[in-house]
Amino acid sequence: MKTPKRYLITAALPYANGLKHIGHLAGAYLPADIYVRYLKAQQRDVVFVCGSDEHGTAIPIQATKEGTTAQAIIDKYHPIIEQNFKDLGIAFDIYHRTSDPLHHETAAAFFSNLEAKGDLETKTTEQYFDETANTFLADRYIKGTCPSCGNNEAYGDQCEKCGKTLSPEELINPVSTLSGKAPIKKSTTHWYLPLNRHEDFLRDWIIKEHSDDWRPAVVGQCKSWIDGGLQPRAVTRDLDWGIKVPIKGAEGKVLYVWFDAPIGYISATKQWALNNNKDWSPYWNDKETKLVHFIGKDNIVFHCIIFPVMLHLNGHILPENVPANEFMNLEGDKMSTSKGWSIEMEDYINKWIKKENGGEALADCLRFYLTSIAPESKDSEFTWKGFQDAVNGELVSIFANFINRTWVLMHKLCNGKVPPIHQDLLDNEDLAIMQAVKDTTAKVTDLLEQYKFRDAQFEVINLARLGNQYMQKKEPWIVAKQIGTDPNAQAKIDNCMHACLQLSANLAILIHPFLPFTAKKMCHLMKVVDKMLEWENAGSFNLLKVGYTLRAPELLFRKIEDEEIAAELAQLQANAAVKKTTMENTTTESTGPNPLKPEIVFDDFAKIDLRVGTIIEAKKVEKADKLLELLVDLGFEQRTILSGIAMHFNPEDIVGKQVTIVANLAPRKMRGIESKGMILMAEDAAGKLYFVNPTEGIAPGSGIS
Ligand code: B3M
Ligand code: ZN
Repeated sequence: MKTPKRYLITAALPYANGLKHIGHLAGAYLPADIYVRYLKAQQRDVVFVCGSDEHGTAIPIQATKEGTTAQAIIDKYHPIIEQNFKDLGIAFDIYHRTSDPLHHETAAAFFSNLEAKGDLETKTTEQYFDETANTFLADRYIKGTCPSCGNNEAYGDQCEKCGKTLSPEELINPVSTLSGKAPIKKSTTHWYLPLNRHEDFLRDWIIKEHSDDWRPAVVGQCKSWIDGGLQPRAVTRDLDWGIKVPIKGAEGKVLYVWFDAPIGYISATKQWALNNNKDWSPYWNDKETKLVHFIGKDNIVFHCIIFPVMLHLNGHILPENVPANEFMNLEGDKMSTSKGWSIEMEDYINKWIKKENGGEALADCLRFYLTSIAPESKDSEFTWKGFQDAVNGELVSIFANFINRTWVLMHKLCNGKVPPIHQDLLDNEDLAIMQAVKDTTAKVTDLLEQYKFRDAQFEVINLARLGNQYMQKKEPWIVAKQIGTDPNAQAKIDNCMHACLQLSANLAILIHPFLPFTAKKMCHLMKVVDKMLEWENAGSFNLLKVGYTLRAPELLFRKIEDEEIAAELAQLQANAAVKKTTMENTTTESTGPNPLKPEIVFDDFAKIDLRVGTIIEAKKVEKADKLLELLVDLGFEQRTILSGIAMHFNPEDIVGKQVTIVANLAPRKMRGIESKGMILMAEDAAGKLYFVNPTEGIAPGSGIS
C-alpha cells in the first residue's frame, strides 16, 4: 500500500464524569499511543487527538451524586484524566474538551449543514415528561421495574441487575428520579439521522472494501447492524446540558451526545492546528490522509456506522480502520468503577509510579503487561499475579537482564567503551544475531502496521531473549580467562560485546513505542539523543560508534514482590466491599438508625474486658491504606494494636489520646504484625469516626463496665 501523506489518529473521548480505569487504557489509549509513537519514529506526519467528552446525561448524573454542578464535574475530572494519561506516557498532540466554544461552534455548524441539505428528518413522538420538574426525562432519569427480572431499580435504558437493555416504555411503574413521581407522556419533536437511507453506502464501504483489513469482530458487528435493518437515529434530546440545537424553535433541546462527541475529533484537530500554526482541513478532507479510530468494542456502532454517515454527508474522509478492542476483565470479573472492581489509572499512578524514584519504569511495567494481554481478538483478563509474572519473568529476567549484563561486561571487559569489530573473526553466531535484528525489525514493523500490538511487543522481547542466548553461547567472561593463552581472546570478546551493544541500541528503538520511558533511559545509558530512536535506524549494526564511552550500568526494572501483589488483591476486595455497602445503603435508602443487634444476656457482655488505654505511638502500616499501627499504654503493659482508621486520622494527631480497648480479644496477625486487642470507635451516619473515651484523663488500664 502507498504510504499515506498524513495520519489523523483518534482515541475515544472519555466521559469526564469520573476516573478512568486500566481497562479503558488498554482498550483505546495505549494501542493508539503505540501506533502513533511508531508512526512518529517513521517521521510520518501524524496528529494524535483526544479529549474529554463533557456532554450527555452521564455528567449531570454524576453531579447529582457528588452534590455539585455539571460544570464543576467536568472541571474536576478533565485535568485529572489528562494528567493520568501523561503519567502513563500517552502522548496526545492535543487533549481537548467538548465544552470548548470551538467545539460548540463546530458541532452546531455540522448539524446546521446536514439540516440545510435535507439530510436530517424530524419526527414528533410521545416521551416521558416530569410535570413537577417541568422537563422531559432522559432514559437514565426514569426508574421502574424491570420487565425481565423484576428488579424495581431498573433504569430507562438498562437494568443493572440482569443487564437487559431497555427502553423507558418497557419499565413497569416508571417514576422520575428527579421528583419521584410518575411521569406523563407528552409529545416532542426531534431531529433524526435517517441511517436507512445509507445502507448501500455502508454495505459497499464496510463489507466490500474492508472485510479483509478490519478486525473480524468489527466487521461482524457492523454487518449484523446493517442486516438488522437500519433505523433513523434521533440526534437531539430534551435536556439542558449539551450543545444547543442551532435552530429557531428548538429551545430546550441539545444535540445528542453521540452526535457531538465524535465531531470532537474534528474540533480537537482545529485547536491543535491553531496552537501550531497549521491547517486542520487536509486532515479531515484530503483523501491522502489516513484516519484511524482507536476505541473499545462498545463504541463500534458509533464509529463505524453513525459517524461515518455523518462524515460522508459532510464531505469528509472516512476512517481507514477502526481497530476496536474487546474488554479486559479483572481477576475473574468485569471491570467496573461503580462496583469498586477496577484499577483506576489514578490509583496505579499514586501507588506505584509516584511512590519511588524512577517510578516511570513502573508506568512501562503496566504498559507492558496490558499490551501483553491486549484484548485484540477476544476478552482478556488482568490479574495481579499475571502482572507480577510478566514484569519479573520478561522485563526483569529477559529484557533488563540482557541490557544489564551487556553493560556490566562491557565495563569489565572493554573499559566501558564500544569495542571494535574484528571482521576476520566473525562466526555464524555473530552473523545470526545480526540477521535476527533485521528479521525482528521487519516482523515488528509488519505487525504494527496491522495493529497487532501484542504480537509485535512479543517479538521485541523475543529478540532480547535471543540476545541472552547469544551471550550465553559466547561466554565472554570465560573467554576473558584465556587472555594471555589465546591471542584472539580479546578480539572475540570485542566482537561479542560489540554485537550485544548494537543489539541493545536496536532494542531501544524497537521497544520505544511500547515502553517510552525505558527507551529514554536506554538512550541515557548509551549517551545518545532521542534521534537515535528513529525507526529507519532499526536493523543497523552501526548505531554506536567504536571507542564511544557509555554510562555505568543501571537497572531498567525492579522485581515486583509477593507482598505488593497481596496488598493489591486485598485492596481490590476491600474497595468492592465498601462500594457494595454504599450501594446497598443508597438503594434501600435507609437513612434511619441501624437496626439493633439480637438481644444478649449479661454474661455475654461480662466476657468482654474493656479498658482505658493511651495511644503513645502511631504510624502508618506500609502498603495498607487503611491501617494504623498503634502502641497503646494499658498501665500494666504496652501493646501493639492495628486499627483500620488510617483514612480518618493522621498518626501525629492521635498520639496522647485516650481510647477504649477490647483488651481480651484474641490476637490477630495482619500484614505480618500481630494486633492484640481492638480500639472501639463510634461512627455517625455520614461515616465519620470518633474515639470512645472518658471525658477526663484517667489512669490507663482502668476497667470499663
Ligand atoms: N465518551 C463513551 C466512552 O467513553 C464515549 C466515547 C466518545 S468517542 C467520540 O466509552
Ligand atoms: Zn432486570
